[in-house]
Amino acid sequence: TALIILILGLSLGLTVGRRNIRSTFFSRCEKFKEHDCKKLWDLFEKAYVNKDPCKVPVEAYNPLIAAAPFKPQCNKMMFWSKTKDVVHGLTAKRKDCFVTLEDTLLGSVLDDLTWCGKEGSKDTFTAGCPEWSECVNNPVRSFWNRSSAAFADVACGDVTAMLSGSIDTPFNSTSNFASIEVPRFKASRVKKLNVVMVIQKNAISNCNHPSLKNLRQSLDTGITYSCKDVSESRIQECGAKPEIACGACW
Ligand code: AVW
Repeated sequence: TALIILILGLSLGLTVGRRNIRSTFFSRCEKFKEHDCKKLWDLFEKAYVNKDPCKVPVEAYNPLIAAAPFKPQCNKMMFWSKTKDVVHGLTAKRKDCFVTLEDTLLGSVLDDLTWCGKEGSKDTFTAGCPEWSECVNNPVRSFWNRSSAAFADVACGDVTAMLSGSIDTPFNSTSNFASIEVPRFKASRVKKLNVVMVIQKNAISNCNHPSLKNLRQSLDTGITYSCKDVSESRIQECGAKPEIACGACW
């Protein structure tokens, strides 16, 4: 009987886990009125269900992204690296000024979730999935890589990127921002890249950091570059005061 209870408990746990990510997906998706969430869930599942969780390539998400394409939002698109909390603290309040990948339909639906499938199973699992660096082709990493690329592909006008002054290398070649997004900014669409260096209390880097030379050099010829050191408190003030014009935030 102990074994039977264990098996029942396990399968119940898995079903509940699956229902959790499914219900999170739907409740977040339904806030965006213009999409068929059932169709998006089916396309999402198709990317990784019944597959080895280390064998889900970025291309597996092409049908999902094709069904909910990222719209160009010229002059508002915000990129970031190691500044997730500051950036989302701002974009949550200033949707009139900036939009990040995590503010779009697919980005917000899957933000902070973990999922994977298993060979021979129709289920979605939320525990026991590969860690980010455990294997390159894991379902979560492939989704973020594919969607970062698609979001950067539609970047246009003046683009903003928030980088961190609290780390040794604000522009790191191994980041998604450096390896996936910057190479996709095209001068035909993107006029300017405005880097905002987020300066916290114990900052160790700023706009003079040598790694930013690599950023300038990676930019497509014709895209103008600028960088400004901005205190974290100034960024928070912009979020707290809707009367500040977007162009006057820093
Ligand atoms: P990041 P990026 N384990 O702050 O420039 C789990 O380094 O790479 O910024 N999740 C991870 C790991 C890890 N070891 N490393 C990265 N991630 C995930 C999308 C995690 O969700 C936007 F458009 C973390 O918050 C930005 O412009 C996120 O990747 C750009 O890509 C970013 O890590 C930021 O990528």
